[in-house]
Formats: sequence, structure tokens, C-alpha cells
Amino acid sequence: MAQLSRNETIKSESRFLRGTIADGLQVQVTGSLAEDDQQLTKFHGIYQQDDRDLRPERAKKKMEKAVIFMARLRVPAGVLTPVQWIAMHDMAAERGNGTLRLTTRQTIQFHGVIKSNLRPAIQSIHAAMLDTIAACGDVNRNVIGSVLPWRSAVHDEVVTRARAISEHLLPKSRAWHEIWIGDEQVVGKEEDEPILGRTYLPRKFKIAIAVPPVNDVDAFAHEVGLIAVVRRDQIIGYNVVAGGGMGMTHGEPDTFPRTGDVLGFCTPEQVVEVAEKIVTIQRDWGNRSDRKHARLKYTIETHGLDSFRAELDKRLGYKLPPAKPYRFKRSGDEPGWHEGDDGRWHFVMFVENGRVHGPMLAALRAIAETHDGRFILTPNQNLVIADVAPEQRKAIDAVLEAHGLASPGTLRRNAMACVALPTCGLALAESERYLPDLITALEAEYDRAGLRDDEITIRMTGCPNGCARPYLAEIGLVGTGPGLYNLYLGGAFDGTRLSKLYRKQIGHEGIVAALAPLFAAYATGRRKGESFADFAIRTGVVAATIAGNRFHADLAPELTV
Ligand code: SRM
Ligand code: SF4
Repeated sequence: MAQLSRNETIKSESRFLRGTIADGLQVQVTGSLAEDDQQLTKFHGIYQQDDRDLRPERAKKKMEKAVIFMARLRVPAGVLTPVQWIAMHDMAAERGNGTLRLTTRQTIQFHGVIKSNLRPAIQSIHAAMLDTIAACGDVNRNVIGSVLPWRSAVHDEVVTRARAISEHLLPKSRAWHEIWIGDEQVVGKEEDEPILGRTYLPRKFKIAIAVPPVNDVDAFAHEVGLIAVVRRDQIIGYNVVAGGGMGMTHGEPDTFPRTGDVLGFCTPEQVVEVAEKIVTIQRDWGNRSDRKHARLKYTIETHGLDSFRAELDKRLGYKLPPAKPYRFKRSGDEPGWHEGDDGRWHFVMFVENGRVHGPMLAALRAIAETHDGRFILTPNQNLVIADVAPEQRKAIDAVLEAHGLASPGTLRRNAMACVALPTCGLALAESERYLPDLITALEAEYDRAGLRDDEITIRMTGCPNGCARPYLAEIGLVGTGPGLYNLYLGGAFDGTRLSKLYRKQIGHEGIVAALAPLFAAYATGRRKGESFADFAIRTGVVAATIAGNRFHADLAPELTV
């Protein structure tokens, strides 16, 4: 048998995720935690990072890296109260770098928390009735759900279900409460992890709930995608998708993004059980030797879809009936006001690359102080100010206007970038800090082609891990090195098809030069209603990736990165 990866030993010796984190927090001579504990804090939603902008200067002075931590909330389906928003705003100001970073999984990240601030930060989160449990690590992560408060009955069911799945699959260990909140250790009570197992999962695990026709969660990008089947404004069940994932490594074709396979249909009452059984198959079958092949997508590729299905049926004790028909029309969010079916209004606020700072931070704080509805984080790094009475709309518009928050052009509002530099230790290139400038350059070409009002999805990541789900965008840009990106085209506008590599390792000028003629050709040559990606495929710019296919398999060898 292949040797277990180092992380497996760390988990098994951790005493249910405790390690020596509590002791490490007391050590004042260093801003870091012990190496093994850095793996364990992830299960508590906390990452040790360093400010990469400061690395060269500090290295020259032979100083320790500028160690900082990132903390990530767990917010199933992204629903917060205004009071919680204010608490998170204050926490970021007091303990973090003052910004709130909305993520692609409907939650908030706090960057720049130093070690001595970690406990107080987590305690503020807990006081606001929130937590960071299992926001990272080899566990089921934040369960995301379609943001559609304007269809209130359907949305309520999505939120209820996301919370139920998240709660059910949480680690049972009390380590988080003991280490960060100071709860007493329960002596004499044997702990166990009946679902996740004593060494937790082989790798991260993700679940998303989509409500057609909007695929704002990118249902095919996760270990489990649940596609709601709605009849007369009620969810009668879910089509179950399994085995999606984005991450890959440049130059290693046996790592690949993959869209999930549709397995069948289940009722709302069966959803938690179906999710649990898929988790347990992955727990038992997943690769624990090689973390690069440990996600569910590889488990399914290795064992075959038929064996996986058979095992699921066996563990459930029944067969999932065939999936019901569904149709997606789009991915992403639609910024602006939307009227709900119950007469309330909802404002989808575009947040460029999810970073809430400056005037936007102040505006949202002001709105939260008077708003009595909800704040809903979207899976596309945006924010919904939800449940607004018609007579309150004007006041919200006035606050936004007073803070100079203009609505963006169509290209920008369909764009998304991962964090990357300076905090992400894995970034090969800029992303969040560069995409706004690239969009400005591309907007000139876009407008010149007459596409000003047309929607094209564009997503960028600083490395191939795929945190902004770039391989599902019509235009995907993936960092390969400083200032250099691979350009992918052909991901479906509705998020159901992966893209293809089109250009390798190009810089700013190269990206603009590659896309400008395609914008012009699309503007003049498209068919009625044809998306940019479908046009690119029909005219032979790139080949289509067949649904469920792995990504590298269709690449011409000379294009394999
Ligand atoms: Fe991610 C690792 C940021 C969504 C795939 N991701 C990281 C880390 C923690 C870097 C690290 O391991 O040291 C990044 C922290 C950067 C920072 O400084 O904040 C990071 N990922 C993010 C966020 C914040 C991107 C964003 O701009 O919003 C997203 C937080 C989600 C959340 O709230 O939980 C984020 N990451 C995703 C997604 C999209 C999704 O889940 O829908 C993916 C692709 C889907 C998938 O998982 O396949 C994703 N992140 C990865 C991977 C590649 C995993 C793989 O299978 O290869 C890594 C690296 C790893 O796990 O080894 C990674
Ligand atoms: Fe970091 Fe890569 Fe994820 Fe971007 S895609 S946040 S660079 S791990």
C-alpha cells in the first residue's frame, strides 16, 4: 500500500484537531504557529500566511516573514443579519486589515490578523453567533446556495437545506470551542467523528445548491451539486451531481478540472442523507497518499462512475431515480434592484473582486445601521441587501450615491478574480489587484466592437487552483508566473461546460491582442442569442469540452501546459 501523506499523520495525532495550537498561541517570540498546527488551524477556518509584498525587504534584513493570518467564516447560503455585518465590520477594523473579503463560496475572509489578535477575533465572531468551523481543511466546507430572495419560498428552502447539510457534516470535535472560545475540555467523554472519521476526509469537500434557471453557484464545480427541481414555486427535490472540481497543476496532465456527473433525483428529506453517504464513500475510497489526487473527482475517475453509483445505492439502501429535466440560462449575478414575489425589494450590489473597503465599507455600515432585512453574500463575491420595503429603496440608493458607488459596465460586473497576491502563498501571478486594470483595457475593445450591453463572463486566478472557477468562464485567465497567464476560452455562459486552453503564458498586451479581434468577430458574426463561448466554439476558435469530461484530455499535445 502507498505511504500515507504527512497530513494524514498530522490529523491522526491531532487529538481531534487540537494539536499544540493552544500552546502555540501563548508563544510570544514568533508570530507563527508550529508547522503541523498550521495544517490543523485550517480545520478551524484559519490560515497562516505572510505579506508577500514585504518578503524581499525582510529577507534582505534577515527578518522573519511578516506573518499574518486569514480567518474565514462559515455562513451556509451566505445569510447574515445587519447586526452580524456590523460586528464583522468592527472586527476587521480592530483585528484585521480593515477590509472584508467576500469569497466565491458565499462567505467573508479577514486578512492580516496577527497571532495575538486571533483569539479575540474568533471570540468576536462567536459573540455575533457566527463561527469559522470547517471553513477550511479536509472537511465539508461552507455549503453554498443560490441567491434568489426574490423567490422567497424557494430561497427559504435553499437556506434551510444548506444549513442542515452544513450542521450535519460539521466535525463533532469540541476543539474549536476549547481553543478559541475557552470552553472547558469535557473530561471522560470519548470523542468520535462518526461521519468524517477520526482522520477526517482525504481532502476538502464542497457542496452547492442551485436553483435553475440561474447557475450562480456553478453547480458542476463541486464534490456535490444539488439542482433544485421547482414545481409551483416549491422545491420538490434535487438532482444530484457528483465529482466536480476545479484545481489542477500546470504541467501535470493527470490533474484536471472536471464537471460533475448527474447521478439522479432525491427528495428534500433525502438530501442530507445523500450528502452524508457521498462524504462517507469519499472518506473510505479517497486517496490518502497523494493529496494532488485526493478530491472526489479523482476517486470517481479511479473507481469508475458505475462503481461509485452502485456504492452510493448500497449505502443509501435505495436507488436514486433518474434526474428530472432542468435547464440553466446563466451563471453569475445580476446586479441592481429586483422585486420579490412578496413585494419586498433586493439590491444586488457589485463588489469588485469581493473586496469591501473604502467608501463601500462606509456605505454598507451606514445601511446596516438602519436596515431590518438581511445581507446575503453571493457565490460570485457580491452582496445582496435583501428584504427592503418599497419605501426604503430611495434611502439605500441615496447612501450608495453619497458614497460614489456607481454601477459598473457589463464586462466588469461579470468578472471575478481570486485573492492571489499579496496574501495567498500559492499565487504565481497577480489576480485581484490586476483584473480591474485589465478590464479597463478590455472595455475599450469591447465598446469599440459595440458590445457595451452584452454579457461575457471573465474570471482570473493567480494560479491553476481555480479559486474563482476560471475554467467555467467564457474567458478564463490563469496565472503561470509574474505577469503571465494562460488564456482559456469556451466555458459555457450557464456554467455547464469547461473551457479550453487558447493561448499560453501571455502578458497584458498579449491578452488584449488575443481578445480584441475575437470581440470584433463576435459582434459581427454571432447568431441571435449566441453567447461568446458558443460563438468561439462554432467558429472553431476552440473545441468544445464535452460535459463531464476532464479538461486536459481534449487538448492538442502542443497546448498541454
Ligand atoms: Fe481556494 C487554496 C482562496 C474558493 C480551489 N484558496 C486556497 C488558499 C487558502 C491558499 C492556500 O491554500 O494557501 C487561498 C487563500 C487566499 C487568500 O489569501 O485569501 C484560497 N479559495 C480562495 C477564495 C478566497 C478565492 C476568492 O477570491 O474568493 C475562495 C474562498 C472560498 C470559501 O469561502 O470557502 C476560494 N478555492 C475556491 C474554489 C471555488 C469554489 O469552491 O467554488 C476552488 C475551486 C473549486 C475546487 O475546490 O475544486 C478553490 N483553493 C483551491 C485549491 C485547489 C484544490 C484542488 O483540488 O486542487 C487550493 C489549493 C489546495 O487546496 O491545495 C486552494
Ligand atoms: Fe491563491 Fe491560486 Fe486560489 Fe488564487 S487560485 S487564491 S492564487 S490558490
